[in-house]
Amino acid sequence: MSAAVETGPHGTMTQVPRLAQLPLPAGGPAPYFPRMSRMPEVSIACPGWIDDVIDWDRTYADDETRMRVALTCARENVLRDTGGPFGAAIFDTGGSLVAVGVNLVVPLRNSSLHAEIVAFMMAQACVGSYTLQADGLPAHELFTSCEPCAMCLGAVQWSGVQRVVWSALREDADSINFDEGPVFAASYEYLRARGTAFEGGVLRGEGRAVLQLYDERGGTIYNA
Ligand code: AZG
Ligand code: ZN
Repeated sequence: MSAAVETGPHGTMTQVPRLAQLPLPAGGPAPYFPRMSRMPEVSIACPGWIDDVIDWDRTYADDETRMRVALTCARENVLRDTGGPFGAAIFDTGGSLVAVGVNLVVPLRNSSLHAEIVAFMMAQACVGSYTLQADGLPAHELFTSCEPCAMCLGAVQWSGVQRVVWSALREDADSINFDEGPVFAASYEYLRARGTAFEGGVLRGEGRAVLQLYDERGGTIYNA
């Protein structure tokens, strides 16, 4: 299915509608409420260079090919100064790329915008469901350039992904002073018992190199 092109507030934007087949919640897209509070509306968008470096239409057959998407997002995010040294991608088990995320904490001034969280948000928007395990959907997998932190591992449970694969290890993030928070062996056991599979260290050298690149460029370690 081809990508639709829409004119949005920032000009012409390419949308990725391939999996947006589920009905939107009653009320349709935002604004959901007849009256909005004084709180700001928070909107999240990924930088436009993503569409220049990612091939949305091919099939990603194996773990290393899928991981290279997450690593490309992480590396380009550093090189283009659009956020922290982390990238993530969500595939369905047939190897279609559903969504990507990059770390946007500093540019969007939002501590929750780790690459994995952005990828979950984007994937759920693409499929039109708050869970990637909704009826009628294939299984989904998260590939991330670095082992998930405590927040992102928690989000895995409710995202609906059934497998998580990472490149750099927690200790690689620690080595440039990122604090990844309280993740315990028991955290993984809990999620495994509920059906999530985990695999770490795929192309670890490349994930670690992105972290080192960020460090060498003097990138902000915002959660040290
Ligand atoms: C982080 N760790 C991961 N895995 N991803 C991010 O976006 C992060 N930000 N800070 N630590
Ligand atoms: Zn995280």
